[in-house]
Amino acid sequence: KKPNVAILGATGAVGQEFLKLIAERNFPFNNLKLLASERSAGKQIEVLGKTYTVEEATPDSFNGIDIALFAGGAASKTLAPEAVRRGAIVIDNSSAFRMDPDVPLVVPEVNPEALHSHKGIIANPNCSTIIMVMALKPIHDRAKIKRIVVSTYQAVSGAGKEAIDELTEQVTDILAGRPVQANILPSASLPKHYQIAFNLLPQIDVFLEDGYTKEEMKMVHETHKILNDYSIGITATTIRVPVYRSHSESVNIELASDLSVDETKELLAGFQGVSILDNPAEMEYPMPLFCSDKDDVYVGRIRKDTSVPYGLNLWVVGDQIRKGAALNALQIAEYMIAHQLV
Ligand code: 2RA
Repeated sequence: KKPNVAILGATGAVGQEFLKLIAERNFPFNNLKLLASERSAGKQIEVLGKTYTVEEATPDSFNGIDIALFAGGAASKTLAPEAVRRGAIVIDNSSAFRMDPDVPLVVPEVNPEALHSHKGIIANPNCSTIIMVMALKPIHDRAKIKRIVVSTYQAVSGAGKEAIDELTEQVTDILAGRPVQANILPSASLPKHYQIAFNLLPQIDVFLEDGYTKEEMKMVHETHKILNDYSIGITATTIRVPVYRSHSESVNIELASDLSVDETKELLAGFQGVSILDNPAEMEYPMPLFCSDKDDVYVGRIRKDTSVPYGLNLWVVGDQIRKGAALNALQIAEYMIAHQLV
């Protein structure tokens, strides 16, 4: 029996990617319900040749729904439990439940076993975490990782459609000699906003007491939970860059035992969902412009870090909207259907 599916946040960047992937992957559904805030209700969206009208999301929207895909945002906190109460499995892209011990935090290629015990809500990890753990899992299984130092170069799409549009407007205004508007980044809810075009913003989400941002601490805590190893030392610096779609990450790791570059390449090449793009002699390496709209996470610039006994440097790029959000959530749903967990 094909599931009845609801998508909450259907009109946003991640919601739109859900619809695109459902069509591309022939995701099985009986009925499809598109939900959004009151502001977006009434919009018509075509999916597989059929036109759907976006409805305002209310608790009763989830009556008869088997799988609810939440694109993210504040509504998750209140609507996820309501959907579960009505019998739905919720795969939530917001950060609301990620650290809840009763909620599996899952990257299907990395820790699918976590899906076998849930209480209705499954959390989709933060995009920058998904992209990093895809590259680290095969390495960690072979040569335990002791420490991770990661710097990210995150696309504006992480801040939603408005941020994507703002980058375009700023470049257009600059080229036309008009004054630049900045109303979205680093985050619409913050008191100050800065130009992202031809700039870098060393703030994603809000600052915590210790000077780290929530985005940086998500990478620390979510990686511990997904790899189920709280002994790994992790520190992160997350930066917003004037790129539309893919997140890039410079990942330095210290291992408990030696792993050569060739062994690392072998491990990564054998891992479902990772592609290697690493041939300096041919100037081949992952770049956001060429990794966008792809399912895989791309790894290159693989080299030893000889400043420590067993160190490695990796350059990892993945499409933040696709594998970083919508595809990962859809793959969770596909896994649960295939394993009769729905
Ligand atoms: C960002 N990871 O990039 C956050 C949310 N997608 O803004």
